[in-house]
Parts: sequence; C-alpha cells; structure tokens
Amino acid sequence: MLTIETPAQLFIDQEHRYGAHNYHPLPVVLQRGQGVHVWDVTGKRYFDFLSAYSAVNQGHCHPRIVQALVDQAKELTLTSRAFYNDQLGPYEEYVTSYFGYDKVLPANSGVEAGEAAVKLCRRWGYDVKGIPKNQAKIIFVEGNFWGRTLAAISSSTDPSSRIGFGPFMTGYEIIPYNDLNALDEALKDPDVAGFMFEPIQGEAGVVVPDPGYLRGVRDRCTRANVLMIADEVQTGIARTGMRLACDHEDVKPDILILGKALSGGVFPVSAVLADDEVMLTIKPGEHGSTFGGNPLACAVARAALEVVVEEDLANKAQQMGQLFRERMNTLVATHPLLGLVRGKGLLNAIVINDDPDSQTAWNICLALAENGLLAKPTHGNIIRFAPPLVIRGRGNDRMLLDHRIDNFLFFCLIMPPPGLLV
Ligand code: IF1
Repeated sequence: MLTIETPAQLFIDQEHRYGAHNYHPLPVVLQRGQGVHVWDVTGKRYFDFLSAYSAVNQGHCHPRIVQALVDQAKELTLTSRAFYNDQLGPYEEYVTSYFGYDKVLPANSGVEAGEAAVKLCRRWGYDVKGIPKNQAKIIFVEGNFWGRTLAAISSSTDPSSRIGFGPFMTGYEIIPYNDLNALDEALKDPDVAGFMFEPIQGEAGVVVPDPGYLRGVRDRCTRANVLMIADEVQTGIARTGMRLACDHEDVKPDILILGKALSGGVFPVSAVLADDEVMLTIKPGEHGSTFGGNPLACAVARAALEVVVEEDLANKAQQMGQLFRERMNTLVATHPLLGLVRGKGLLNAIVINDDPDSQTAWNICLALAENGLLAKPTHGNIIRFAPPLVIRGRGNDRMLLDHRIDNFLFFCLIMPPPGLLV
C-alpha cells in the first residue's frame, strides 16, 4: 500500500540518513518558535518545557535579541581577535559589571568556556599558588556534566560519556556531590588548584544540594586557597530564580562559567569571568578561538542580558517555579507514576516512580508531546521541566499563571492512550 510519508517523517529520515546518530530525539520536527511556544512542521503548537536545555530563558526568538543579531549582522560579524572591534569592549564592560568581576574571557560553547576555566585554574595554581609544574589537581563531583570534549568527559562519572573515548586527562579528583566532609578531605592535598561544580546539577537530573552547601564550598575553598569554579552554564541567567544559582547563598565563585541563555539561544555565546589575579595569568597568545568575542556574539549577548534585567526574569522564574512545584506536588500526592518534584526557580524535574531502565518516562514525554508539551527525560526516569522564564506571558495576573500551570497539569493528568505506558 502506498504510504504518504508526512513531511515530518521526511525530515526525520533525512537526519537519520545524512546525520551522525549521536542523539535520540523525540519524533517532533520543529519549524518555528516564539516565547514559550514552538510549532512543528504540521503547524501543531507546543509549550516548550525544555528551552533547549535552558538556553532560551528569554523565550524563543525574543524580538529584542533577534533585532540585535540582525542589526549587527549588517555591520560586522567577525574580525578575529587580531584586531579590536567596537562591540567587544562595551559588552565586556557590561557583562563584568553585571556579574561583578574584573574581566571576562569570551568564548562560544559552554564546554569551551569550561576548558578555559580549567586552563586558568591550572595556570593560577602554578603561577600564583606555587603548585609544582604539571602537578595541579582539580576536584570535580560525581554526576557532573560540563560537555563532551575529552577534558570534560575525563571528569565524568557517567559511563555513556566515557566508554570508548580513553585515554583521559589526568590531574582530576572526583568526590561525591553535596558532601562537604569529602571536600574537606580532598582539600588537604596542597596541589589542589580548584573545585569545579554545578550549583544545581542539571544533567544529573536537577539535583539540588542541601542548603548551606554553596556557602560551605566557598568558605572551604577560601581557607584552602583553592579556586571555587561554578559552572552556571545551565543554572545561570535567572533560570533558578536569581541572577545566578550562587546568589541563593550570596556566594561569589572565583571563576564563573556561563553559556546557553547568555545569548537567549540566538547565537553560540559563552564566557568565563574572573578577577585579575586569576584572569591575567594567561598572557597574549596563550589562549583564544576564532569566534570568541566576535561582534555578533557581543551584540546578541548584551541584548540577551538586558532582556533578563528589564523583564525581571529572575523574579518571574522564582514566582512561577514556586507555583509549579506547589501544583505539581498536589499531582504527586494523587498520581502513582509521579514521584518527587525538585528544583529551584524554573529548573525543575519530576522523578517517575519506575525503573530508570523502563520506557515509562520516555512514554510520558511522548504523551506530553501528543498533548502539546515538550519535555525530555534525563537518566531514564527523571523528566526535566524548564520552560522559558517568560512563561507567564505578557499579563502578570495569577490567573494566567494558573492557566499555564493548569494546562500543564492537564497534560500530566491525561493518561496516554492505553498501552503507550507499559
Ligand atoms: C547536548 C546534557 C544538559 C551543561 C553544563 C556545560 C555544558 C552543558 C552544566 C556544555 C551542556 C547541554 C549539552 C546538550 C544537552 C545539554 C545537557 F543533557 F547534555 F547534559 F543541559 F543537561 N555545563 N549541556 O549543561 O555546554 O558545550 O553544550 O554549550 O546536546 O549535549 P555546551
């Protein structure tokens, strides 16, 4: 029988035929995005509860950010850093003053910024702390995720990130997350230069540490003369209800890593921020990248940050996240499949009461997509829910908030067609 392939299937087949198979996407082919919504090629509208893993905090195709991209693209897109340009300085002044650091090292992806942070930390360890050459150690935590490069996966405890990619980088030590006693023990080593971690672990399944953990890390790193390196690629830029997740405990990392929503998802932009004692250990010609600090990235990132400030997205994330968890907890109490809800601001996850190796979370996400909400499982039975921070839309009334959440609860309550959840 002749099967008329849907346009969506054509795109799926094309990706399968011509693209690397390094992802397992939901069977949804997206074509347009605006605010909290995306549309697929059939015109179906979805609430986006993934936000490109917290890269579109400002909402899809935010007009202000897109305009900044368009305007700059007509002037100058890339010069290389062999020359100065008229966008980098103003952006550097803006971003360092907003986050409270002396300097910024501009980069493109989160992992590239993470690599720069590791290099800065090691160089500071040798030149400032006086660690013997090539002996510097950096402490990471179990469940960490900061990207897919060899330096990043060398610190990973997730076999799927590591298997088949050795040999790995040395000079790393891994301790449990959210364990200050383990950190105390690791910091006894005089060759430790830094402690790099996420204030809330994203990929691990939105793992929120105990209250006081961030402050405990800060005090211990200060006492041990070790750099506290906060990877806020996913938790930063208002996502958890404050400017940075570290702000929840009024803690200033020595090195701050940003990415994703730093550009509102409009362009690849990342950054490492630090004060002069750390940042100036790298001299001209010792680090860089073709696109790092390009005029287009600077114009986009500046607009993206201005949107966060002017639309008060941190407070919106705080309020909406509170409402989300309250409402979801009423569901959890009555719905056998739904386990605990956890998160901060609009970085939340629900643990599904089933074996991580089961298809339950995946099937729930298929059912959610069927009902117009996009979310994706992480680590088997955990579903992350992270909509754009503008989800309350233009109106600020609570009814609208409830409406959005009721819509979502509606999706969750609708059990998928029989047999889809096995
Ligand atoms: C993919 C995961 C999330 C990150 C943190 C650095 C980076 C990431 C805390 C590197 C990137 C992305 C990678 C992306 C999916 C997404 C992800 F599932 F892979 F782990 F968010 F949890 N630090 N996370 O979360 O930034 O180099 O990617 O710009 O498809 O691999 P990047």
